[in-house]
Amino acid sequence: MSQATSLNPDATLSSVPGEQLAADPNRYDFATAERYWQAVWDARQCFAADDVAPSGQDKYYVLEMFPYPSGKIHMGHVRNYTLGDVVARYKRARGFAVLHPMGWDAFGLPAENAARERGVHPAAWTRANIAAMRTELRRMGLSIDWTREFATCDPDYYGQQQKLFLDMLERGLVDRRESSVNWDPVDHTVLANEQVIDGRGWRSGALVEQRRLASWFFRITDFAPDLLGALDTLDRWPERVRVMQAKWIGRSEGARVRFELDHALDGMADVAVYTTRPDTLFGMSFVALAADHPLAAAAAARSPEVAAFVAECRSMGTSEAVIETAEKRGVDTGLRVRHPFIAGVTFPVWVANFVLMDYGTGAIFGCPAHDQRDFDFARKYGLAILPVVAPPDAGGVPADAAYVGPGRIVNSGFLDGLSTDNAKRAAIAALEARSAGSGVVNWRLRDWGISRQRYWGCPIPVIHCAACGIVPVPAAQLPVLLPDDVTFDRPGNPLDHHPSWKHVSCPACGGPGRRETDTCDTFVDSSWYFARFCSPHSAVPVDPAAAKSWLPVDQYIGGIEHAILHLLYSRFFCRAMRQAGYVETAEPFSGLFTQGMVTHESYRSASGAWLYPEETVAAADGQLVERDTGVPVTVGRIEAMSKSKRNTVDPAAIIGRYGADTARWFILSDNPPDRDMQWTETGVVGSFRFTQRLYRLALAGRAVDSLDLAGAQADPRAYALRQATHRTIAAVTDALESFAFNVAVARVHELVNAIERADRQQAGEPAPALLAARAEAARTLVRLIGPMMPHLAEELNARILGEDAPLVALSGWPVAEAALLVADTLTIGVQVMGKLRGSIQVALDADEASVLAAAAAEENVARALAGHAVRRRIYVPGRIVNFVVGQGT
Ligand code: ANZ
Ligand code: ZN
Repeated sequence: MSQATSLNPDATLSSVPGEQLAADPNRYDFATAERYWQAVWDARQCFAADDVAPSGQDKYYVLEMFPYPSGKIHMGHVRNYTLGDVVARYKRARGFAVLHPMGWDAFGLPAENAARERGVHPAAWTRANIAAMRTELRRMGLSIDWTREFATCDPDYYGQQQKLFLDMLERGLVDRRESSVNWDPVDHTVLANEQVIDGRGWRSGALVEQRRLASWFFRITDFAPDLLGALDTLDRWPERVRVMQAKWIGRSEGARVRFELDHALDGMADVAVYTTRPDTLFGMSFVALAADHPLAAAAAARSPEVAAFVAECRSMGTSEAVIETAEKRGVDTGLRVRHPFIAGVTFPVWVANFVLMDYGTGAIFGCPAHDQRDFDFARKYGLAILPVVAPPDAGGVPADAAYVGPGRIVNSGFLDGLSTDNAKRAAIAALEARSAGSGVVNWRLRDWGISRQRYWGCPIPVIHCAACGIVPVPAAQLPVLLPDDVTFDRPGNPLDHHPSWKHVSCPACGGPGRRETDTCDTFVDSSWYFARFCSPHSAVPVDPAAAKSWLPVDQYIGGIEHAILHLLYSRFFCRAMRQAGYVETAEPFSGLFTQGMVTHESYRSASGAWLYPEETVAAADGQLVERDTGVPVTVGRIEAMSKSKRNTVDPAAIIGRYGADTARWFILSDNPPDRDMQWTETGVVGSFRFTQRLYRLALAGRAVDSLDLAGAQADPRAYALRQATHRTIAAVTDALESFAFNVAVARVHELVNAIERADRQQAGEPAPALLAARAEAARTLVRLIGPMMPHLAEELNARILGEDAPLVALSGWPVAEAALLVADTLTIGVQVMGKLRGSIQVALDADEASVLAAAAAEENVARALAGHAVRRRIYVPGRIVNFVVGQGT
């Protein structure tokens, strides 16, 4: 950020570049210190962990979601890695063997786009970005075991991933099947539902086609019950993440009902539907099919009107979001079904745009009185609306909406009078008795399609052979390396275009074979990296002993945007790896913390263009203006930092100007870490000043003759300072244990204030007891800030205790003396001429003289007494002090 940013209240301070601090011995030269201590930590390998944690020491695995190497770190990264680093350093100080690794989620589309747009090879682009970001991350002073670093595009990593794929294939957890996909005919690629916008590809704008395509699936649905049930065991996950996962897995209980067609079509004699409301069967008025349902296709072949509607539905895109928001529409196929319970009655079969093919059976029965979508549909097309559930409050069925609550069944033959719950059971029993249906459990979760027609991903390690079918690549031939010599001059998959790469001989029969050219969805790469970190150099994907020693991750930290897919896929992979014998735990992350976003004000020029913060400056009248033109700027909303709104602040610039510790401290101080925090220049400057203040304060009393604290017992001021110190230890410890890092910061501030107060009070005759208590307080401070401002802590530690002192990074956590925590002090009000001016804390057994001395020294009181002669000192023991003063001295 620029020097002269308008929000900066103290231009001189923020314009002090790091180098100038070096010249002033009273100021903390963060730039030199940060570089120095990072080198020391590196040289002593302070943060290197063993693949198998030392026995007899509890382990703690801290992991932040690894970054995508886009090229630069952003403030979200800084916040994420600061939070993780506080946890890692704190746990290490508490005696845990800590694993805190870092790597790169390095495959993915942006690298290919760079190749297409700028002609740079995806590997070169990615490697350069990693190098740049590693340098930036290292400057943050993170306590990371860099010996474990890897990128998912390393052949070693994706080779091990291929091994895992084959393990899963062997165990039936992977299969290849045909499915309907959205095909972009211009980009030659499959699109996710979210990438189809108004029927067109999001990048190419081409009309999307539905194609049947063979692709690879992980059978995550095999684990659906376990993935749901085990959510209950994740008691250190945010409740809302567990709820999101449960909804995504989506277990529902209901019935499959078979409706006979009154006339079979193309050999199809019935339609199966899935319903959660078999109790409402007597209220049905139609059956509706998804556009892709085989019966809809058969009907379309006979009716141009149905065919046109089916074609229109396909181009709409099939994402749930689209379907939820689109107007409910349909077309009558002319087919009719019989009712399973009511003889002689038939109902129309429609094709409707709100029925999804890949949920339940791709067909529903519509009960307009008790389902809002069916209600809207029936209104639109004049279908019957027959209430069959009477609400318990006898208010009657609402006229303009479906009643979806519980109640008593009416108009329903043998179900009449039952509660909705009992009617569900009775209807299912009746369906089963007639062989017209059965009770079923349905899951919303789909198998995970991992095939991507892309170059920059992990090749799927199989070979297609005309004679043998699908043949796994033999383990000895792994990794299947990506070829380097690829071209991006035409659409489609460069692996497919490559002249020779896919042509191989079949490992089974030796005949001509063809390599699979699909690569893995990049979510696969991030689904097991946490396990690879336990033994990153192992010749197998995960060394079982290392995994047993370190897994599960004790504290995982990242953004809420990964609350569903990434976490669910990782949970699936952990189960798959357990089946394959690599890990013992089913759950990868026993603790999860989701951090809030970093926000910033946004600025617009007179023309409405977004401006970077450094493009603005405060004019003399305080008005914010454009730096170059002086034209007033509109200050917009405070929003999550984003490139599109230009409300970003570059971490590298902040660290260069103020130091990593300042950036870390500000990030921690602002708000609880799970909430959004607002980045402001004022805030950073405040943190910077605090580092300087702390530096001066901690060094001021470093030369003490004795640290003998025994005398403090009898000296109320020394005793009070000692209490403040030990209460701070307890409070900071609690705060760090519970992720209340902003509280930890506030407590440190309080202790700093307490020391400064003590300093002011002791002017003149420094009592040895107070000096000792002050030294204790300062040394404690140094330790308490260790996890949060690690460089400043080391610098102070070395200056106070000498260069040979043990590193803070390797030292234990301070322990609060229990005796100093109990409230064995009294609060005594202090009046001057009967007016309350302040209060003091005194020991329960403090004598009158020391109470009066402490009272007179209290800041406000001292001010009120200044210039006056004290005539009388009144002490009501244990309650109040009053000073009576006269005019003049
Ligand atoms: C008849 C009925 C009557 C329904 C009623 C609801 C209320 P969940 O809970 O999410 O599992 N449904 C079934 N398959 C569908 C599909 N492929 N596309 C769109 N909707 C589908 O939802 C189950 C309910 O969603 C089912 O219960 C079905 O409508 C609908 F008064 O069946 B119900
Ligand atoms: Zn073969």
